[in-house]
Amino acid sequence: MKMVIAVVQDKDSNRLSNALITAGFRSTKLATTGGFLKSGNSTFLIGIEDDRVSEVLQVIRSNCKVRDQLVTPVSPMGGTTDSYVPFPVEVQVGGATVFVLPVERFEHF
Ligand code: 2BA
Repeated sequence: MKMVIAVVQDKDSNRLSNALITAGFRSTKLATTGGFLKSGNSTFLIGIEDDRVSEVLQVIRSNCKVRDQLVTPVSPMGGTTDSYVPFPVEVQVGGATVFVLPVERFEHF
């Protein structure tokens, strides 16, 4: 058994949640926050048999889009900010950041 952990954008989370149900996968959705953008994203925990991992990955891949997002860097800590001009920079977010972990034991009571 594997645990698939997928960090996705909030904009994709409802579609992904519905697609997982339709495809017969069980999942848990957590409200999370990206460490870099400090904005909300969603993390799915999907426990799945080894032979269905690629199916799950395909559902995730086809329901999560890559998007460009503008970020304005915060002003530098300490020192002078006189010369600091906060230019927005564009980062590419998603479609999904996925980890596949082995599950040592699974119990469902
Ligand atoms: P955030 O940390 O908010 O990152 C959002 C996007 O900002 C990233 O998109 C990436 O394009 C950019 N980014 C992140 N850290 C950066 C840095 N140090 N310098 C420049 N740009 C940076 P994604 O790579 O698609 O990641 C989307 C979200 O997935 C992340 O949101 C984070 O919540 C999660 N994530 C990504 N990699 C991870 C990892 N290795 N471990 C845990 N969570 C991760």
